Amino acid sequence: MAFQELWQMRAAFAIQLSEMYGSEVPAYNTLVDVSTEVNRDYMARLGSQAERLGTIDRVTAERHGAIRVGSPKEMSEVARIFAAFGMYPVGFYDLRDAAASVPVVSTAFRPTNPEELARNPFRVFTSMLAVDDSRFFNEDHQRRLKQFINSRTLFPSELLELADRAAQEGGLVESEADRLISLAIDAFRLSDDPVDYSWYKELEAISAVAADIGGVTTTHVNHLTPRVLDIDDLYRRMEALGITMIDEVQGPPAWNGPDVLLRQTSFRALDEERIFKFDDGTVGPGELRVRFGEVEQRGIALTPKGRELYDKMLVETDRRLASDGGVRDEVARQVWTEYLPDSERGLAEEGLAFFTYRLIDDLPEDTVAALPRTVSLPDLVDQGIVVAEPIVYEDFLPRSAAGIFQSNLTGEGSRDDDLSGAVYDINTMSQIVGRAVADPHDLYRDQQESSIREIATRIRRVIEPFSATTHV
Ligand code: OOG
Ligand code: NI
Repeated sequence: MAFQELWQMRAAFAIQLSEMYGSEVPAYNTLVDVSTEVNRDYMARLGSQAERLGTIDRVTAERHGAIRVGSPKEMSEVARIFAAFGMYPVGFYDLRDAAASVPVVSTAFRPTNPEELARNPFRVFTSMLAVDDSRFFNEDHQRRLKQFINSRTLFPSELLELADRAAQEGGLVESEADRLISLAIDAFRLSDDPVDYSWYKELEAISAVAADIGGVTTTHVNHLTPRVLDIDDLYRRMEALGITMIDEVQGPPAWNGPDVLLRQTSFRALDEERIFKFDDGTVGPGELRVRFGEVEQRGIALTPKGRELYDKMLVETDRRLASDGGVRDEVARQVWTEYLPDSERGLAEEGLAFFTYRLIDDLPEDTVAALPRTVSLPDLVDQGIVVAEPIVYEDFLPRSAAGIFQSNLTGEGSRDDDLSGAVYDINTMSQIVGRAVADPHDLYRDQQESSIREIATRIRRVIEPFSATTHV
């Protein structure tokens, strides 16, 4: 029987999760159909240039999911399951600090190297309820939440054991791989277990996310997000179909320069029927509205310096909006035009974005022989010897994530800022998930540097990089 490697299991898992979610949330299928049309038309309009940030095959298959769990134990189990699909924790996001505060801390599980991402670029944004944060939950709520969460089993032991074995052995024989995938899909399905009505409502008054996580006995895919090459086109087409989108595209504005980081938007899914258990002991149907549809457009990964500039531009946009008013997207576009170089070359020169570099094919030996002992990367690019290719941002943005969470929640929730919050950072998250959470910038930097090293080895020269990028 054929052995299934981790990436093959990841690809099958992503497809089956998409089928399952489409059967639960039909509007998701519409979103995927419209995304496919947007991408096809974009390709027709721009030709080969359209694939600068990802081949059409990759972009069409690309998805991210979002799930939410309630405790460090559940988080560590999620990490074991995703390791079986070659997906590892990258990045730490504290959504409690974001403008629209939600009581969770998060990481994203994804393949960490370019070859694996090219094989199948599936990722899952995973949030853990910060139960011990007393700004949100008083002692009584903390105790009852812990009790509720600790008494449930999200992932059966057969699933966890198969996952551990897959991770250890680099895959599974086909029948076991099928079993692992179907157990994993089941774990993320919306359950028909009755929801305790008054417990759910009590939590919902504090935070709708807390209710979605700690008010039910299972977890579920909250959304599954396709990638598009033109999110403004997608937005218009969805609205034309009568689907109301949230007011704004989150993240960078549409502007006359390279796409950077991540732009996202979403629509609210319809009410979903769930079974409730009421205080008088009766059981009956009711409706919950927590899941939604989201779509994203990915751009170039920014260096820490570029990211600092991005954050500064956000602040400046907010400041101008507060003092002069206006439409966010237009104000942001103006700020971007003032602050950010409008070409890839400009981004590289100022050390604001990550690129990989490669020698052109069929480089004549005498061209190499004529090079001085030390050559600068910008010169090699100018001479047409080396080609720069942007590194795509594979991660998330905390402010956008919080915005996406919040725009789809019922009610504001409550937070008492007189009390102090529990401390979480990338290190505590590493302890929780049971392996080191990678810093996204390290991954991008390694990719950039190893591409430059490879050129240096091939042409046997010392290469001076674009000056600013070396020191970030
Ligand atoms: C996760 C929200 C964050 C994104 O794309 O930024 C997210 C959630 O709603 O559980 O998925
Ligand atoms: Ni998302």
